[in-house]
Amino acid sequence: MASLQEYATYREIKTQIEAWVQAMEVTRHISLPNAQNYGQVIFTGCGSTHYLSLAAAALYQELTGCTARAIPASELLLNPQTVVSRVASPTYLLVAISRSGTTSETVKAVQNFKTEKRGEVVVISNYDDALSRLADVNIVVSKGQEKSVAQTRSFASMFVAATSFGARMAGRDDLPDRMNTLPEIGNHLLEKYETFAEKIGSNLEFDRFYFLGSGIRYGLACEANLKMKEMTLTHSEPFHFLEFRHGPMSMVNEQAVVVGLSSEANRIYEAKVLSEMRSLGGTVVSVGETEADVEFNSGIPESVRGILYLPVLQLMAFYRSVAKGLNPDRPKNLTAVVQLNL
Ligand code: F1P
Repeated sequence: MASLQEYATYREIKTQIEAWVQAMEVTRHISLPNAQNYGQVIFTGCGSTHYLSLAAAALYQELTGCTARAIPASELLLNPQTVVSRVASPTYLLVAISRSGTTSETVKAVQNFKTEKRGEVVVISNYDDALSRLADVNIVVSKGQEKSVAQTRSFASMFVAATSFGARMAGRDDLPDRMNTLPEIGNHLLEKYETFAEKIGSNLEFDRFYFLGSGIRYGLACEANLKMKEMTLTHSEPFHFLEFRHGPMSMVNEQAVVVGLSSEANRIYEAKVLSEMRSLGGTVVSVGETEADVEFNSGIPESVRGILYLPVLQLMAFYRSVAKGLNPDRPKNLTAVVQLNL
């Protein structure tokens, strides 16, 4: 078997913390519009960056109190009437997120948004490319660039930037300071829990993974689910925590892993779901600040520590991919960027 370092995905997961640091630096000093100028904020992207948008929109609304939504770029492009209002249209802020900055749906949707003079555009990307040229505010985290198709370091860098962006738009200038210890905690998690990630990831008795997350953690659960699909070709699905009881839990058995991205705010309700899934024979993995299988013990406010959920779950998908004899760097059927003739 190739040595782990030969996989770009492994190197990118393990070196992502430097991209977190750059994301905080870049976002900390950029001049931002006044959040009060906008009636609604729309976050958009594709695939991983749509899932990032889900988490970022939930966080933005939680911190600023302004209405924020996440919409796949293809929906904003093809069904704009379901997104932007035709009548008393408020001024929108559009936050477009893209690793490559060249995904066709995202670029085209933003071009149309600007042509229709709907409002201003913020871009969060790892490359200063086509999308950035459309930006009124351009946030580029170059250290998030990666070779692998499945996003890991890139996603993390853009999510840290989106977190810092939301904090600053909310006027919470205390929060970026509280994020300063994220890199040290991220490195600690990668060190302390790599063996655990390998243990779960390498157990091929498991044939299905469910990722549960609520609030800002739902978008992160969607992203962890996508890593499991892209890298390991395993059936996996994300759910809001309590939604899992309403039917999908019928799938839980001894071959199932149920990963809980646990919050502090709703820990009682979430822990109950996880204990019920354990009693159905599922293997439960809880990730959270305290009393979890993967424990942060960060002391960082819940709103700005979301990135801590991902590194161990990215490693888990990596180890499962390798255990299945797949190449995590080259997921089946996928390319790094989707280019369409629109
Ligand atoms: C997004 C994307 C990923 C997907 C795959 C192909 O591209 O669709 O979400 O998982 O890696 O690219 P981008 O707009 O973020 O560059």
